[in-house]
Parts: sequence; C-alpha cells; structure tokens
Amino acid sequence: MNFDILTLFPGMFSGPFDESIINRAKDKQLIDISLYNIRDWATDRHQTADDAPYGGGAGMVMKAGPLAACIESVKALRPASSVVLTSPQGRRLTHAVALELVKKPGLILVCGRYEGIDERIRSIYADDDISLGDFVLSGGEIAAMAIVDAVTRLIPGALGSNESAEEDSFGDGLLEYPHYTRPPEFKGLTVPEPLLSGNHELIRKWRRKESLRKTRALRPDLLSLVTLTREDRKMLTEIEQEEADGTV
Ligand code: 9D3
Repeated sequence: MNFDILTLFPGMFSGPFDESIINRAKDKQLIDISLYNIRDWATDRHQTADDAPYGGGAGMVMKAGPLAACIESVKALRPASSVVLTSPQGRRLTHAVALELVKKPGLILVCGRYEGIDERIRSIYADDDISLGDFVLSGGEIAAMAIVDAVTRLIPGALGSNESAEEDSFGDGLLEYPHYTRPPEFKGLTVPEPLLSGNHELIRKWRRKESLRKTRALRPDLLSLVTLTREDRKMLTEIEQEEADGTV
C-alpha cells in the first residue's frame, strides 16, 4: 500500500513512522510512505500556500493553486490511489473506516492546516474526508498519522505473531478483557484466579465475560451493535445479577 502524504509540515512525520509496526511494515515493503511539501508547488517568490478568506474573518485558507498542483503530480504517479482529505468536517475514523481504506490500492492523504482548504479542492479531488473526532487539532497531520497506523495494522503480515489483528479491540466489536502480567500480587492487588489456572477453557470464558462486563460498563453503545451468542447472553445475565447482588 502506498501512502502519499501532502502537508505543509513534513518534519512532523519523522519519528512516528520510524518505530515499531510502521517501520517494520516499511522494511517488509508492505507499505511505502512518501511525503510532499505542498509549499514546493507554490510558484511565487515567497512560496505562498495560504491566503486570507474571501468574505473576511479570522485565520487563513490553504490556497487552491499549490495544493491542486501537488495533488495532480502525485495522482499522475499513482492514478489508482484515493484522495483522502483530513478535516474536522470529515467522517469519523473508526475500525470500519480503516477496513474500507485498507482495500484501496493507495491513499493520497491531504493534511489540512489553518481554517481549512479552499472548498474547490474538495469539489474537484476529494474521494473521502476523515476526522478524528469532535475536538480541535492544529491540522490534519496527526489524523494522517492515525490513518496510516490504523490501516497498516490491517495489512496481512504487518503484525507479528504476537500482535493479532483479529483479537484487537473493535475487531470483534467489544472492548478487550483486562490484562495482567507478573508479579501475581502488586500493591495488594492480585491476578484473577482463572488466569493462573492453566485451564484454557476457563481462561477463555473468564476473558469473554470480562470483555462483556467492560463493554457493558464503559461502552454500552457497542453491545447493541454486535451479534451476541447464547453464551454471551448468559454471561450478561450473570453480570447483571452480580451487579444487582453487589458481588462485583
Ligand atoms: C473555528 C472552527 N474550527 C472548526 C471546528 C476551525 C478549525 C479548527 C481546526 C479549522 C481547522 C482545524 C484544523 N484541524 C484539522 O485540520 C483536522 C482535525 C481536527 O481539528 N479535529 C479532528 N480531526 C481532524 S482531521 C483534521
């Protein structure tokens, strides 16, 4: 998968992409990341990439000209790639969106800055527009990093055998069960007995039930979206009972 990232701040991407899973995916040639400084496509002496908004008001707008020229050069290299804008008005990045994006032959990620980009860029080039959520970022760079990370993890072979994408939270629509590692007692708190039992069926059941318990407590909205098995429904009844009894 090719990721072409168009940004006014290419320096922001050194570091995050040089570690761990992304770095290994690059080494294995599962992904290729190219950075383009939009400013390099500006034609004036000052390499201007922004300008004041028509109609007045605070802030600046990313100029159409340099951005269009940059997008067109990259599209010429990768005609099959989708152009994805990052902006506060995009659709929320979710696991489902990442699963959609990983099917594309490549992504051209356009990082918004200032108040946003000239709307004509969206009209002419945008195949998609992604937001990280309802909070204010300084620009689209961190959103582009999040997209690269979430999508790369879904490429077969990108994760090691110890990092299964199947078992990831949201992979099955539930939050993950609680995790523990040594020591068996820490500041007076112990590890749940089933995890120490060596009984794989007992461990599987405990994990499933705790996954349901956590989801019910923290993200009940997710529970209504997943298909629950008979065992899941039985466990949820037990959880409701335990909470009514004050057992937990
Ligand atoms: C004053 C109104 N603001 C819109 C909510 C202005 C504004 C804030 C932040 C305009 C652009 C930006 C820059 N943000 C992004 O480019 C951005 C973003 C974000 O702010 N939040 C969540 N996801 C994203 S993706 C790109």
